[in-house]
Amino acid sequence: MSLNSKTAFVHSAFLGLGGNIGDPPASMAAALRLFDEIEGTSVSTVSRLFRTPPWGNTDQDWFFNCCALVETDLDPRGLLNACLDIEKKLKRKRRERWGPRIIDIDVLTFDDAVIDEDGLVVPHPFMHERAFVLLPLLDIADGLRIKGRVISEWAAESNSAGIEIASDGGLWWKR
Ligand code: PH2
Ligand code: MG
Ligand code: MG
Repeated sequence: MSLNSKTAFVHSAFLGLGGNIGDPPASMAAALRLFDEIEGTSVSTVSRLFRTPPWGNTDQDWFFNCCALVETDLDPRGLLNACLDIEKKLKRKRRERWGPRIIDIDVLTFDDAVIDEDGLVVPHPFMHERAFVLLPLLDIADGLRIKGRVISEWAAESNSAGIEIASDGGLWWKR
């Protein structure tokens, strides 16, 4: 990226990634590398990988989940479209809500923005009550406030039963 592209990396967004079909850690690693390859977008921190029991429809395989901080010059809609593009590249087929998936990439936060548009609700409407989002997020966003409370408070109230740590650190997605 050129040094005089003034708008570069002006926004910070936390993403939540998950999957439970095929090789989810490999798909999530590929997704993060694809974000990093977007001009004007860089992946700055990634949480550890977590193995998590399925939430919602419990009759499916366990998930892997992680969270990532990206710096980007995209706007929120542009970042959402990048998430959907990358899901598509990794061959995600959209089927039932909360059902099995190769990869799911959600925009959790975008700066301090509060957005409620078609397909784009930020902060993510359920992030504060899902341990599979909150525990990875705590790795990289300690002190982040959502809906008036720090995420550690939300995490303490969430049901983290069964969740396991599945990587040593946050570099598992690098080649
Ligand atoms: N995603 C869902 C539904 N249920 N459960 C876990 N453990 N992890 C997820 O990422 C997940 C889920 C829909 O996005
Ligand atoms: Mg999701
Ligand atoms: Mg999604």
